[in-house]
Amino acid sequence: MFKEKLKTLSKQFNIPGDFHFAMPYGSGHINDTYAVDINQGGTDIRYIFQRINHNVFKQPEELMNNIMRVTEHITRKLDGIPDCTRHTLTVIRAKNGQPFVRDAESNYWRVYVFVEKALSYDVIENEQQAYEAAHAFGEFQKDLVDLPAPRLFETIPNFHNTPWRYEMLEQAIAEDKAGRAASCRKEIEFALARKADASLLVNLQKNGELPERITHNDTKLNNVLIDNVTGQGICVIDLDTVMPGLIHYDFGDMVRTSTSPAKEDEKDLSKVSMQFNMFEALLRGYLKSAGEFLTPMEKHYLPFSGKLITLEIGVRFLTDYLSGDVYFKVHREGHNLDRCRTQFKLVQSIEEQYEQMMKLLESI
Ligand code: ADP
Ligand code: GN1
Ligand code: MG
Repeated sequence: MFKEKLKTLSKQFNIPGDFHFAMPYGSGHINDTYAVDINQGGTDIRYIFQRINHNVFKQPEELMNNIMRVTEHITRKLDGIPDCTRHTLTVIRAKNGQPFVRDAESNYWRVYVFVEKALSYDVIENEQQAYEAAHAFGEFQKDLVDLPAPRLFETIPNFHNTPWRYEMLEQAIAEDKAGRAASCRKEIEFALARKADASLLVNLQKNGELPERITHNDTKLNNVLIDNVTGQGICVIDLDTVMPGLIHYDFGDMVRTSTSPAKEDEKDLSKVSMQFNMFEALLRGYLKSAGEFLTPMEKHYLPFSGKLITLEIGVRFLTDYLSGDVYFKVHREGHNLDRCRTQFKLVQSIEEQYEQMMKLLESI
């Protein structure tokens, strides 16, 4: 079924050659992603085809406009560098000139150059990966410091507004739409006990103590491609949430996804922990590329951001579990609750090592 669909779509984009093969690809929670082979000049060239989740992203055209501005800006900076289409996403336009195609069911589809000989990882394997991922995300922020006005469109309002995420949780608890609140009392209690932490960064921003920047906002480990040969973090992907934000949203999500040796949905919580050596590698990699433009205040809150963003995503998984799994893709019963539990276990592990994390930051 999807093959016919992708074949038809492929003819609407500016891609020469003949459709050959397609398969679902990656492990993202939001969009539908396919690797598509198109025969060109006698050899198969791969492309990434994606259906944008318009339940999550309500204004796909504005979103694609952000992505075009961001990727074209980075492409200009890469001018002259070999293999520049391996270092940024490259959007393939439709034959009508638009950066997307709308199908008969009102879905929005887009196509990217497939970055070959590089992979994304769901679970961190070694310190080099942590260093490289953080370095690449830091470089990405640095590349966008001089993006010309206007301000980027907010593709999801309040995306990292943690106090608002708590409001949504409290509403979901009160409504208990899926009748699941009784099955997650401990998790609800864990979240509510940490509510006071939620507003710290947004308040510092309101008081002018932390600057708004252009951030990625979804810097999980599998949103950066690592070169199969050199091990370098070569390309930041999944740009749907690139918009104004605090740098902490990015560093925090790196801590969340690149320090624990366990999968995000691991059921055995004894496997979940914040590994200090990975935190150190993240901090060093990130400061190497982003260190020069960060203010002392921004640096000071890097360890805290790891705790906050892990807590925030845990709160979002819990909210979705209580609401009946309406946002994140789920593949089994209780999936969102399992994900929430790993996040909260990780929060606890960060809390236990918080003092050493601060000491390390001061020493760097
Ligand atoms: P989602 O928003 O659902 O997470 P992503 O944009 O992150 O979707 O894509 C899902 C996965 O597809 C990524 O984790 C990565 O493995 C792969 N991927 C995405 N874009 C590319 C690309 N241009 N080249 C190679 N792999 C890609
Ligand atoms: C989603 O799209 P993906 O899978 O890279 C989510 C992130 C969450 C993450 C949790 C747009 O990221 O915010 O942190 O899942 N993206 C969106 O794994 O909500
Ligand atoms: Mg992704």
